[in-house]
Amino acid sequence: LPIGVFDSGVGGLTVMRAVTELLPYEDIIYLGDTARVPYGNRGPETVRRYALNATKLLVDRGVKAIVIACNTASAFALKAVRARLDVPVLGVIEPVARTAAAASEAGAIGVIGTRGTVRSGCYPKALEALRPGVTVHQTACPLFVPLAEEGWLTGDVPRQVAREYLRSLADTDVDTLILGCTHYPILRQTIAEVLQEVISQPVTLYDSATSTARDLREGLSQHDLLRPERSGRELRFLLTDVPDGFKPTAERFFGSHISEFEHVNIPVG
Ligand code: DGN
Repeated sequence: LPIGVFDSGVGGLTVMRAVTELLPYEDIIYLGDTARVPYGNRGPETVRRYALNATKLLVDRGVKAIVIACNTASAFALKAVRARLDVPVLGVIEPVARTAAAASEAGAIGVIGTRGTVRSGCYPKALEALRPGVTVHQTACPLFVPLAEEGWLTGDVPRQVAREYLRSLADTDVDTLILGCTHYPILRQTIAEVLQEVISQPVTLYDSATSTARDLREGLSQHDLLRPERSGRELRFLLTDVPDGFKPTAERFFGSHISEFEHVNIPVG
């Protein structure tokens, strides 16, 4: 059976890529809710409803486990989805929080994410539990998502946007920054360059992809769900809207041989 990976748009592809690298024999179904992207500025109830409907669709497709590859949906809907579904469900917040909490020498961690993620307080809560006394500086960067969806990743516009957002970290002692939105690694180069410009100390960037893929491998192995070694595997892409913006990013990540994007309607429940 395949693994289901879900995000509002292209962001979850960063997690899916890490999953394909770490679990080379697994089939994967990716669901991008492109008809409703962005989730980041929506309220908890709305995001929960979208996430419940999307993950239900993946279960109907027969997935054996689900990764909610979206921080906003993980923050607002992980509990509700877990309560509703019978398959193991993994979010993206806890795995990267663990990595960052262990990595920071100064005990000062920056978090950038959507407005929803920042407002939910999920990272400060997770980091404080993992490392009591840690200082957390959060900044919402809502325009990064449309830039990533648009594939506008370098140059003056993304750089200027990044400057405006990251300036707030300038007078802090953060040495570790969590990219707390799965879209942001797509803009990693610009974010890293602007950080060097605005912060005097070196800062290490962490995103959810690798740590989540590692947790997924461990979870599947614990449930005895890992697929044995074999040749060939299937990657499927389901989208709730036209693939225009999605296709170039998916092809950049997984090669131009992907031509199949299936359009799906998520029933509104
Ligand atoms: N990629 C999602 C996240 O990690 O929060 C949300 C992006 C969005 O829909 N705003």
